[in-house]
Amino acid sequence: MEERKKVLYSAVQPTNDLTIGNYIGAIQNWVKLQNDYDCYFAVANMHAITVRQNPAELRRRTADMAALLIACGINPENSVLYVQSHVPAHAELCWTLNTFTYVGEMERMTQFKDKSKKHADNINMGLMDYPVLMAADILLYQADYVPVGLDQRQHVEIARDIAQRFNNVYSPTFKMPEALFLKVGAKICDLLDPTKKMSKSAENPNGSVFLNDDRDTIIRKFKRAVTDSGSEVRYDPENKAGVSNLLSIYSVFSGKSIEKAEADFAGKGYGEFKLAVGEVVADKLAPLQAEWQRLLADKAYLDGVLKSGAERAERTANRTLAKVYKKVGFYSLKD
Ligand code: ATP
Ligand code: LTN
Repeated sequence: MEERKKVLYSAVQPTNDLTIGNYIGAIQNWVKLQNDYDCYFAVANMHAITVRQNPAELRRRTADMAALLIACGINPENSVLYVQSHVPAHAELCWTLNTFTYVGEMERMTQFKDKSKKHADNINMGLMDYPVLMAADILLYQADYVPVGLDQRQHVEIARDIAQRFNNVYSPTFKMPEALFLKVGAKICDLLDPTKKMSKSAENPNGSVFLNDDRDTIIRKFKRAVTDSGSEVRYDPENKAGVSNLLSIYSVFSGKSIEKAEADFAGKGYGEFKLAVGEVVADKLAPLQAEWQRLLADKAYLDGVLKSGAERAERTANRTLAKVYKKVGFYSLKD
């Protein structure tokens, strides 16, 4: 009998256009892994509203994001691609898991602390509950692996803790998920402040390169990227954070190793190096952007993909939810 494939689960929030940080740290990796696993990829619009969103924009971005994932190479025939709010089991399991989660541990989460500072006027319950909803996402599908960027490490850890707690109180119900990180690219940094991760909702958009930036914008942003006072193109994240970040980006987009990339720029100045990074990124993104535009024009196809994705996701999710409801003692009607 054919062995069952392991399950892989990940999601991205439609909070803004995607950056090359999201692409390198997450999406490109999903594309590479999708043939070897049973994959579920969600557009996490329920997570997105933990920070106030413009409704029309959120609606548009949700579809844009799904199209972009397909343009990046996610194959919706094999992988299940869907929108989180289309599968009610996410909110339902989240509620149940809330009763296995302590307020103190949520208050200590790094992202909650960061976002509370950034959105001090709106520290809502959803923002604090964000990791529990994420745990529900992952656990509903009995995921073995969760490919994410390094910023999500703590969230996957807490999902494991919650799963373990539930399994201990009742009996084994949830698979213990494991985070998958990349060796190069798990944390792409802001071009203007390489001590911070590149983020799609950063205050200054010049530090982030978006997947839909045009060629001139991409090259301009890289030209302005912060380096250091030296002149050597060398990978040394401790002492040369800016240059190392650019080398990682170059390495991923050119397919060359970091060593080969360093050798390419030996004896050359930062100006030439930054231009080359911009060019390789713009070249790689051009066909992806064209495919994205093509898909956006075909709303019927996109809606079809998302409808079938939601149905497939729901089948798996409801199976887990039914087990959970039974274990916690929810009364069920005979049908
Ligand atoms: P926001 O700024 O709205 O919080 P974000 O840019 O952090 O968004 P998410 O939607 O939260 O993006 O994350 C999508 C995926 O991209 C996650 O797997 C996350 O770990 C990964 N990711 C985000 N930023 C980076 C980065 N700078 N480097 C590598 N991976 C990243
Ligand atoms: N919080 C995640 C997005 C996300 C996610 C998930 C990632 C929501 N649910 C489940 C992996 C698994 C982020 O990337 N910021």
